[in-house]
Amino acid sequence: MFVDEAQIEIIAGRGGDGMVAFRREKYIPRGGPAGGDGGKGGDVIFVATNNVNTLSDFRHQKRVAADDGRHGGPNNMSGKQGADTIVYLPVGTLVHDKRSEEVIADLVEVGQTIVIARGGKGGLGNQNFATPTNRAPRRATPGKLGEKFQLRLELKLIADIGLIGFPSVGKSTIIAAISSARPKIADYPFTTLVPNLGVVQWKNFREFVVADIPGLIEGAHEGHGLGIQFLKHVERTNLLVHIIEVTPSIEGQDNPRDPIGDFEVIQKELARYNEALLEQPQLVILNKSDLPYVREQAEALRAHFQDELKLPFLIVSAATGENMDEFKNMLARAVSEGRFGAEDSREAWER
Ligand SMILES: Nc1nc2c(ncn2[C@@H]2O[C@H](COP(=O)(O)OP(=O)(O)OP(=O)(O)O)[C@@H](O)[C@H]2O)c(=O)[nH]1
Ligand SMILES: [Mg+2]
Repeated sequence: MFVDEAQIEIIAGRGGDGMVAFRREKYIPRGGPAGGDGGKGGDVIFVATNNVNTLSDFRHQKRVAADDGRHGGPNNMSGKQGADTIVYLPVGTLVHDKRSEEVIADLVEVGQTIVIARGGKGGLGNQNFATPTNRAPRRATPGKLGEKFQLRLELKLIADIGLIGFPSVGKSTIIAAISSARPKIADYPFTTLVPNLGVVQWKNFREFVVADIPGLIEGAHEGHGLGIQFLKHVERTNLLVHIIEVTPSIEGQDNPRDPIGDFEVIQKELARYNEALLEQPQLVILNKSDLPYVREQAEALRAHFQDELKLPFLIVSAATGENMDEFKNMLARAVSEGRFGAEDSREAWER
């Protein structure tokens, strides 16, 4: 199950108390103070990993705690430190303070580690308080409480490229054709219910990640279809690939979908989600070029998108593979420009 929002409470361990004790050994009368210090409480530590790609663990687990430190013992024995608790979170997780909504951490790289809540210090045993005038202090200090936070976790997948479009335009077929992803593909709308990620390896380019986002429809920002909730996963891409299709006019059915109208509807939904999404570079893909009624309209659509709107435009068929190599070249170039800047990005990008 794909979950991209969660709320949790995290509590680091409390420090152990310092002890009041005195040395009691045969033949040593009036032994000095010998109360040990308390151990430090365990920390709660977040580590980013690629081994999980959802926050579903936190649907049931609402609280994460680390162990308390042990109390100090006699004979100057320090209490044991409380064990840390390590929480593995998917790369792309943003950690917010629940109340202020401040971003506390942004886990963008595998292995990135942050101590999110520190365990409390252990208290001091009476061994620390002996002075020349008070050689038998009866004073020790308690351990400190561990830090405690209410957090909101938000997963924004980290993909280089986002595939968007109406349902059934072939987004999943395309990601399956170019990457390692194997999503479900079918001829009914909303086959894809949650985003899929696929890794693309192409020529001597470094690999990059493509996200297939569930289909959007008019009114998605009001919750129609699956809504616009998944658009957060394309906020951080280098390129939005907007896939369009031509649907056949069937007799008696007077409203075949219009690819230009579809494109505009989706641009509006993107803007309703976040105007900044429209600033990302876009590539328009006309899919299903193997079908005759798509071919018929292809050049008119090219004139509209490429010549009028000045958008890069490519006609492909995910089914037959037509133009898929050129498509991958365009993606790779966009990723390299996004990562390294337009100038000479190719050199930096190639191994
Ligand atoms: N003829 C032809 N059919 C295609 C092509 N690409 C996809 N299809 C078909 O179009 C239908 C929808 O494909 P999907 O890949 O599931 O579409 P989607 O955009 O992921 O759809 P949702 O997940 O519902 O948003 C399936 O029946 C595919 O086999 C193509 O290039 N040519
Ligand atoms: Mg799909």
